[in-house]
Amino acid sequence: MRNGRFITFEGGEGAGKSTQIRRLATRLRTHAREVVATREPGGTPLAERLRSIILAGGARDFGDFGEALLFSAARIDHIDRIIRPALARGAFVLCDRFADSTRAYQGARGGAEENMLAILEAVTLGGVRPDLTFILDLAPEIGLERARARRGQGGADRFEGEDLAFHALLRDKFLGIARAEPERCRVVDAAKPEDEVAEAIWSACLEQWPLLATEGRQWA
Ligand code: T5A
Repeated sequence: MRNGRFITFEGGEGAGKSTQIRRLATRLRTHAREVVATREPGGTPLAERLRSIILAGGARDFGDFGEALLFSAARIDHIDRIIRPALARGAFVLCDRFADSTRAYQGARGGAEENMLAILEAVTLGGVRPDLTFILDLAPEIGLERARARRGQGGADRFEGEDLAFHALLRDKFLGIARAEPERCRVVDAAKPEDEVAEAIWSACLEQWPLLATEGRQWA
């Protein structure tokens, strides 16, 4: 039984996904009984442990497909323990990155074949697919600079440390996903000020679920 709604946020580094999830969660909480905000890789203790290893570069030598397997292992735990139960309770689930990130990041260089990633995705998701995906689109130079400014003295992680050409490929990959699945994906201009991005996201939610325009926690 799946009554909830599943919204994912995707895009390159520093595009503003975490910021916009916080804002949408706050807004949705005035309309919905339960809103779950979570992230990938992560969301469960086991998946957070895998996150630490992968983002520290500890799995780089497995190659793109090997890393995709580890992201998928973390995702299976996250789906089983957090996402599927929350959707069954009727919650709105907002997730910072999901399967499109594997398609883009692990698929960008062609090291992992697209059809293998598609098979892995189908097995991993077990039918749990987003209802709506926001692709926060931003020039990688700007996103990387935002991410750098935010982390201060800390070093770049496994993927932030990749070169600009890789981040440009990622942007193309995410836009390609949006073109291929227009019914699920909404591309949002993430270069706009934070408030404008939040309004674009809210408008898309209202379009998708007009009942949200009604005040009060009426959403089952
Ligand atoms: N990965 C992940 C894979 O390779 N495969 C996978 O399957 C999955 C799931 C995750 C890494 O793992 C990779 C992708 C990633 O490299 P992460 O730390 O979660 O690592 O990295 P990101 O998801 O990229 O998160 P970031 O925190 O870097 O970026 P966000 O969440 O997009 O950006 P946010 O909201 O933190 O904002 C960044 C800064 O910009 C400001 C914010 O205040 C903040 O300082 N900002 C704005 N500034 C100006 N205008 C706006 N509109 C702004 N919005 C936010």
